[in-house]
Amino acid sequence: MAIGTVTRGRIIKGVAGKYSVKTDTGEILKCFARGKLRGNGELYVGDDVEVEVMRYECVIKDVLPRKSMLIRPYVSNIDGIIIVISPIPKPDLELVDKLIISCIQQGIDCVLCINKSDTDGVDALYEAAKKEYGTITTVLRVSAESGEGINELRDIIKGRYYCLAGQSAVGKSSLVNALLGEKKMAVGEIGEKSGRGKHTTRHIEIFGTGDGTEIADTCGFSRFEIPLFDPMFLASYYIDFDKYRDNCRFRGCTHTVEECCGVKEAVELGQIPRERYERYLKLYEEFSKRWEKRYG
Ligand SMILES: Nc1nc2c(ncn2[C@@H]2O[C@H](COP(=O)(O)OP(=O)(O)O)[C@@H](O)[C@H]2O)c(=O)[nH]1
Ligand SMILES: [Mg+2]
Ligand SMILES: [Zn+2]
Repeated sequence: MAIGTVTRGRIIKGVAGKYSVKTDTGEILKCFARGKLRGNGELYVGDDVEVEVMRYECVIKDVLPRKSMLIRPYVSNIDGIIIVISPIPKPDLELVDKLIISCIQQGIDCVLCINKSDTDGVDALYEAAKKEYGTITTVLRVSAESGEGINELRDIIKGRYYCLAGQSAVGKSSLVNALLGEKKMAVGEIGEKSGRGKHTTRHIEIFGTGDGTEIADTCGFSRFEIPLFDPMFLASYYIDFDKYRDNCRFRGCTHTVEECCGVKEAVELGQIPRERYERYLKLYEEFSKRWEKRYG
């Protein structure tokens, strides 16, 4: 491109202040950030940016408005999250709950993948996950190893931009490779003693599948936090509670200490899984404590 040309593209990779920006025509430009955009917390993988072609390099001049934003790790403009759990390591459903809340907050989609379907223990986990999340989102049995469910997953994310999220060692990088049909991401080993994975994925990078789908691997969101808000609104992100809310006596019922609560009745009747409700209570507690201390 000629010097002085101004063009637009999406940041697909950022390492140590150097960015790769993919233009609409598919060209990859090596870029630096300029002035106010330099430094931490100004540019994220997924950002749509305006770039000026200079003599020796390209310079990112501006960021276009973001349609969605997740923090730690930072990804912007995703259309959805592929949430991954597997029989080993032991599933962290609190993390799954939080990721789903984020999706609803950001107005983006999610799909829950039960990976390692080629291994023992997957049937029980799949059934449990369907019970807990089946009314909220699609729950898929997949295997990066055998290829089960990979085509179904491809269909769900087709033409859109998704990032992978989930604990370390559940197989996120392996799934990216399976979706791409190519080994782009390094796959980690599970520590023999801890049963937990090591972080092999340090930076975020977006890969295209060639048919318009884009996927970003991440190091997992294992310390993922939802930005704080008033806990009285927490239940509104539990869309599986919605049906039972009409039976609550009090308007604005938080389904915690109130009497005559439709959600609590549904838990007693087995219509809402007790574990899901108990994790809600725990998160409500956490949010209440943080909310009380929000002014320091
Ligand atoms: N049996 C089996 N192992 C898998 C599967 N997917 C990933 N793994 C293994 O799980 C470990 C962690 O995989 P990795 O993709 O690095 O997980 P990440 O930390 O979530 O990115 C590696 O040893 C993989 O070979 C699968 O579908 N089946
Ligand atoms: Mg990984
Ligand atoms: Zn209630």
